[in-house]
Amino acid sequence: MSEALAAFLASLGVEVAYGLGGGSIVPFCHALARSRVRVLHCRHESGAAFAALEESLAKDRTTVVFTTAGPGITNAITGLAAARVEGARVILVSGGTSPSQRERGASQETTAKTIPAGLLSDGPLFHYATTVEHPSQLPVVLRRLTVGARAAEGFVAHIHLPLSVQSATFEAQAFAEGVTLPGPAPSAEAIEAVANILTGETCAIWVGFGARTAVPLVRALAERRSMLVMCSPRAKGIFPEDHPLFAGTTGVGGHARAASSLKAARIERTLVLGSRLWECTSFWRPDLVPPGGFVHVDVNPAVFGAAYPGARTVGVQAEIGAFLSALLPRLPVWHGKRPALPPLPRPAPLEPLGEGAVRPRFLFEAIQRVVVESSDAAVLTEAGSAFVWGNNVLRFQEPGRYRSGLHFGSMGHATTGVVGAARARGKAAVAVVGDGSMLMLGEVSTAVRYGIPAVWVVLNDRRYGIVEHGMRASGYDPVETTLPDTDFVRIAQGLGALGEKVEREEELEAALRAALAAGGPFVLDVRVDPEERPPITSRVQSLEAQAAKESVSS
Ligand SMILES: Cc1ncc(C[n+]2csc(CCOP(=O)(O)OP(=O)(O)O)c2C)c(N)n1
Repeated sequence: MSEALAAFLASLGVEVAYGLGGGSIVPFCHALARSRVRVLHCRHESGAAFAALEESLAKDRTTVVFTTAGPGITNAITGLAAARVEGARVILVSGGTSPSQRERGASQETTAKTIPAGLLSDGPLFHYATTVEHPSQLPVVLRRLTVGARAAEGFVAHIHLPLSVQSATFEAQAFAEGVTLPGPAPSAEAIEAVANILTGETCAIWVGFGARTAVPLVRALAERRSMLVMCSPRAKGIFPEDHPLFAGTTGVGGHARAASSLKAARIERTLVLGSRLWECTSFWRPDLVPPGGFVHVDVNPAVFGAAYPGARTVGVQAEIGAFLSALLPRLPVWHGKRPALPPLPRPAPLEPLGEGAVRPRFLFEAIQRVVVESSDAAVLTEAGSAFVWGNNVLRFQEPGRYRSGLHFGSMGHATTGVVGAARARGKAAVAVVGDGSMLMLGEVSTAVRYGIPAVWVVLNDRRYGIVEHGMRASGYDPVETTLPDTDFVRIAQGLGALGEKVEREEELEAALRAALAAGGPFVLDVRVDPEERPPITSRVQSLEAQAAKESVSS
């Protein structure tokens, strides 16, 4: 059984499995290590899941997470929930209790009666979950995995294997070949209707992460019709941020110019390509809804009208590439004039101060120069001040360079996901994370074990900075937000990684270059100024509006 499943996973294109072993998963682990799949042992199951999700998105392929029974599965939940929200393809294979030992107090007993509901069945966490009780189930399970792993929206599955099944004999059968699954294609009527709207009205484009497979087509559409383009934070780089038609990033840390340009250019309708328009992308701001509303294109029709139930919405269920390929030939080139956009404000670069802590904006400007513009490393920003600054200050000209898991928004995502991002690319990836996140979850030791060139840039402000700033901005006194002064260089060195402390702005660029050139794990402990508030006004307003609504309705 274990050998058959491992061989199948390899044939599905799985190259790597991240996880943590234990008694209940030994036969499968053993089989996996003898297959073509590379097995990486991590320090926490959620770290493994975050690494797997980043590997999956970096390479657009399915990755595996393996865990032991009981706590192995519950530990993995946060990373797997993030994988689902991010649209990654991740298959969890976990060990479980053999039938003869159930309900007898087996160690880490794992059945529907002993672990929280939803971990062994399809639902909000898993698109597909099953317990394999007998080898004869395998063909249908493999078929479900084959089909699921091709879903345009991502796929998170759980194959739960009681120990007795892992070592059972499986008579090889033909399975899981010959499934063809084209993504949803738009109808000719839908293309006709959208072509009429785009030629008859002044429209803008709002690009989301779902458009990442159609980068040249998005650009071709914008240039053909001279359309303004905004992007969600996760879509940064899908349309070049220095392009004259780029109006700005929306959502967390986004640019005020996005909304003001819609108004200045008298946009009548916005074409939304592969974005769910969730809070962290839109803050549900009314000034991002043009008078004619949206044409919304997505593989998932449930998103149409969901974030903005009051906005006029024409929904087109389609994969973005298929939609744009069909639409473009129907659109004549626009020869008219659009009202000129004011230039995207770029504050003059800060000069280094000779003394005092590093200003966060200065840090992100240095990351822009050294990491974004002078290397090809990917950048991941963590929940906290990091993703607010990153979305605001960093500018990307190509896709695949920026990751920010802001919708699920889990601390620890970038801190551990960077290991998968760096491994998948085979070169440096940089996680910009708070000291609180770095203390929550860490896979530095995993990167050391496998020589993975992950770089951590720690915004060391000795506090849960964004919580403190947010509470102050909403009129509360911060509650226990400070953290003890932590020396991340010594921690890194203790774990076997390289590390460097940056206390002055003038030391920063050289330290970043050294981290990128290290060729292995490197922790940069940057002493940042805790007083500089990240650009969080929209998030604070959104939280206040939600609190106000709840108290009115209760
Ligand atoms: C798992 C999880 N727990 C709690 C939160 C709420 N939260 C978001 S940011 C944050 C503080 C982050 O502090 P730190 O990592 O030090 O980053 P800073 O804002 O100081 O740069 C907290 C508690 C979260 N997003 N995820």
